[in-house]
Amino acid sequence: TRPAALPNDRRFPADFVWGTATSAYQIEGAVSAEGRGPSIWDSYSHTPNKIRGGGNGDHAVDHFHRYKEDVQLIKALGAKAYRFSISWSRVFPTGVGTPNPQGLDFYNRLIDELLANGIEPFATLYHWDLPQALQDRVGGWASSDTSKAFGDYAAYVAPRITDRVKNIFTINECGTFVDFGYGRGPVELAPGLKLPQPQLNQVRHHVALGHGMAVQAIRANGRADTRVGVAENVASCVPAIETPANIRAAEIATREMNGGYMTVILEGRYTDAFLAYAGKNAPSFTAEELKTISSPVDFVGLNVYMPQYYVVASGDQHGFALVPFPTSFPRMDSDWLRIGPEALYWAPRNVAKVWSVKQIYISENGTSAADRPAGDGKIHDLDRVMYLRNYLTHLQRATSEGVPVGGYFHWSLMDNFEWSDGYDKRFGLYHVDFATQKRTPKLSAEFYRSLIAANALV
Ligand code: GBH
Repeated sequence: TRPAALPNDRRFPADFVWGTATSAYQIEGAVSAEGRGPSIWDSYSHTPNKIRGGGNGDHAVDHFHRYKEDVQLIKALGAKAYRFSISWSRVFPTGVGTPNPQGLDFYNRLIDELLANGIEPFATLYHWDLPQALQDRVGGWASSDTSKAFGDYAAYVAPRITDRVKNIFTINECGTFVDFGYGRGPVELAPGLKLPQPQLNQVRHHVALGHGMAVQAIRANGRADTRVGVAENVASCVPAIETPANIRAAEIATREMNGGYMTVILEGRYTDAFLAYAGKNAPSFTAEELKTISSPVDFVGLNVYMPQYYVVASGDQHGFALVPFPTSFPRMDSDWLRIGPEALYWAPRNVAKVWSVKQIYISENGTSAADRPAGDGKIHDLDRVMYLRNYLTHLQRATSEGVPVGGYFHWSLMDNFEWSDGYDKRFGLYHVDFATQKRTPKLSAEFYRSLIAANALV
């Protein structure tokens, strides 16, 4: 039995928003339903040898048809919120021009179902599934036409959902899909281009511009109580050892290492170091564009999976040095996912401090785990439970110190299409049998449910 009263130092704030997160292409399937146009992920996942195991999102976990059942999964966790993304090419099959009136119907059904079950919808407008037509016609984000088209899409969606959806994320992880979709990231994402540096920086700028245009479009077409923000996979800068000098180094690193997105979005300028490093490869931009990009946001979403450790370094121009991971550093099931629970304290703490951000959400946090149903039919994902317990301990430190984190969205509600890793990596609190689409709660779902019920570390 649980102690009658939990000590304050284990509790989360009374109004803390516990949620889970997903994205359209990773879960929906039904890629030709109700007038949806193809996205770059349809094309990319059907290109031979791009996806581990050869999977694609044609059916994914069939959420398009099973959304009611999936809302019950959220409800069973006791979660108060759900972050999903809207597929741009369902709404505008070719990205621009005539909208597909049926396109938003699915999301309206989903939103209504969430609200009927007491779950607050948080919508993301772009989680990497660019309409293929925009890629074909203007090179996708290589053209500012795409930034403008994204603003127009936001202007169309905003008045149609903001009567019920109060929180909108524009773009999910600008940095990730730019570097890995258009650059030379260690893994590859759609559209799988390897642009030269100047063009890559221009893509980066157009994505930031698209974010800013969407913020303005939502302000102009949403409601007075509509809140808008971005979700970014920031460099989560952790002092390797918590001394005042290292803490300061990690704060400086937070601003500098996020110079391509967070600094321009929150300050309206690229950092001097970013521009100096880019040199003649720097993006071209106008003062007006920087103003648009830095249109004020109501909150910042942080996707936090792993840390970067820093120490003070007197020889460095900024006074910090990244401490590289030794090969023996522990990881989760995904090779990239180094375990650093402190990231969930330092990322929001530093973002709040460096940019005076007043409202932060942890828009994603989670891990893959090689969980398989055991003989008893249960899924004992002890490693995900371990990960969650440790990361959330540090999030609790943040809220108890007054860092303005309003909520946490676990990635992910259920196993799904993990981009280039196909169906090989499972991030869900619910196991999905991809052959039968059967959903089964894992031990981590039970852990999360208990934690939400107690609103405290359990
Ligand atoms: C998120 O990205 C995505 O928003 C979500 O769609 C995805 O399913 C989830 O995480 C789990 O992956 O550069 O060598 O470290 C997380 C950030 C950045 C993690 C790119 C994987 C590639 C390997 N991702 N990273 S590496």
